[in-house]
Amino acid sequence: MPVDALGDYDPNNIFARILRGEIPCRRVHETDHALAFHDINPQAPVHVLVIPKGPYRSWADFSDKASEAEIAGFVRAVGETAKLLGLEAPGYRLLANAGVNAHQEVPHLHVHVFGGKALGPMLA
Ligand code: D5M
Repeated sequence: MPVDALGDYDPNNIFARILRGEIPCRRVHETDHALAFHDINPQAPVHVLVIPKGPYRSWADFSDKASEAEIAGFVRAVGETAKLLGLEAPGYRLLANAGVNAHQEVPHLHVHVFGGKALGPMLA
């Protein structure tokens, strides 16, 4: 079910539980500010999620509350993840769903990294 990106951060959302080590993940990359792991329901040959370690629901929430170091660290981790996955040369796609209209399912900010095949034109 899609979630509202507004309201209080839910500390028991699935990505918060992954960050606390309560649920396993297939980790790709980890830094002080971010964690990258394989999506449990891949939509492409490579489908990885990158999340900030702080409690942010959405880009707006992140922009309002995160420190410059957290923002820089998260953005840097996205690029590092693509590189670690070997996607830099063949190319890849980033996608971030926010709120009900975008069908965001997990209320913890995340960026999807898709690759491993020609992805075709972007969908609306
Ligand atoms: O996408 C949320 C994504 O999170 C969706 O592609 C499935 C993925 N997901 C859900 N639970 C897990 C676990 N436990 N491990 C890895 N990936 C998971 P959204 O942008 O919110 O629609």
